[in-house]
Amino acid sequence: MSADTQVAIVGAGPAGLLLSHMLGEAGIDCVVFERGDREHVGTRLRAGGLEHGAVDLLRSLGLGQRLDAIGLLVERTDFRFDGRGHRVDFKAATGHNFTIYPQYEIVTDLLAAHAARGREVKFNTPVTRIEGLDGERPVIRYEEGGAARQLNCDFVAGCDGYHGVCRPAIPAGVIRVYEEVYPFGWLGILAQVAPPSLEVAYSCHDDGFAMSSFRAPEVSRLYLQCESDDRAEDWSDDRIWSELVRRLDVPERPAVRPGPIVQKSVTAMKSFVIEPMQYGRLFMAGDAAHIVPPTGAKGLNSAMADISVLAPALIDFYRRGSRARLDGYSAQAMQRVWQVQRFAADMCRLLHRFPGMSDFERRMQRERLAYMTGTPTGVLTYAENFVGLPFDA
Ligand code: FAS
Ligand code: PHB
Repeated sequence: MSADTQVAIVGAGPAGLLLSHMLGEAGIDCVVFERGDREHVGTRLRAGGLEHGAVDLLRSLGLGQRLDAIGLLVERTDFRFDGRGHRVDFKAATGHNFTIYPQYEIVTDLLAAHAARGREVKFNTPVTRIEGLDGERPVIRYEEGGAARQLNCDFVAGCDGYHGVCRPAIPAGVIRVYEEVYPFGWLGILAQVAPPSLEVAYSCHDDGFAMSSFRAPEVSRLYLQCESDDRAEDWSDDRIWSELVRRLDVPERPAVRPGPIVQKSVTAMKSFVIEPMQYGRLFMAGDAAHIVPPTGAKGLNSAMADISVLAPALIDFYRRGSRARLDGYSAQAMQRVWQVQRFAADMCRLLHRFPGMSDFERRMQRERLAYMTGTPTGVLTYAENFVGLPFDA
């Protein structure tokens, strides 16, 4: 029985759309199933920054035009502790920039490329179950137009995010889960006001972590450490701005400028990884396989790094009939996944006020920050991780 399609991709987030684009460009037939509508997918406010490996990948795929036109290059980060700013010039240390280019712009670019090539994304089409992963012909069960349908394929790409249906299809005896839940959350806001400066600032303050980033020269993106059970509605605009000013403002740095808040949300903080990232004919990528606390701006970049390994492996199979790269996908992708997990967890532990911290632990945070920002080796170690470890593609 021939397959209805070669690769079934579950999820039209950055991972799924990037994989679909790369496979489509290689002439491989794939179907993308997305439970949300186009509006949901194309406007979700999430990640903001790209590592140089992600930028290079998008450019190599011909998807860099808008990125190069409106992306904002950042060359240094500013760490606030001891009542003052400590800048790290990661561009000088590594030769690489960090590029502010919002996740919704990447999704917009990928959806435009799909449309230009007449490639369909099945929106409003939730996958309900995937079966036959240990056989030759997996089956995707999904709902479309209110009817239950099914499609068979050669391979399934689980790009359905943390709450998807693909991960549960990996048998309990096969999957290993690594998880750390942090005792706080992040309140994130988007404000129609210029950021204090076009650099990313992190504050390790006695009252809690705070951070200043941006999405455009006139759009600020800021975060505050909050209680893990806080809700966005618990925070009035006035309370948000006064807390941001208290935690971020230091002498000799531009002050936080309050303005109209157009979006606010609370994100839980968790480190999460599954091993392996494949089972039979299922290959997991992005948040479906791993998530990080957003402290290090790694979630989106990790999803793209996974695809930079998975897409060539699938292309190799169809072009050369070799399963070698597919069989080695998880082992190869996991090397980078765990290095990113290490960096994101380290930054999370370094910058947040953990409940019940002893004075000694607080002092160790300060000494680690001073070493990281004040010594050549500390700066280089931070910088090479922040701008991004190499992509494999
Ligand atoms: P996604 O979750 O983006 O996409 C998965 C897709 O699968 C979704 O569209 C979903 O609707 C779909 N789906 C799920 N189940 C399905 C089913 N059964 N059938 C069909 N479709 C299904 N990262 C950073 O680097 N910096 C940040 O500042 C940052 N902030 C974040 C804030 C929030 C609130 C969240 C949740 C994440 C944030 N991230 C951040 C991480 C984020 O950007 C992810 O890493 C990125 O979206 C991962 O992309 P995907 O793996 O494609 O998963
Ligand atoms: C963001 O712009 O959303 C951002 C930037 C850097 C981080 C985290 C988030 O470390």
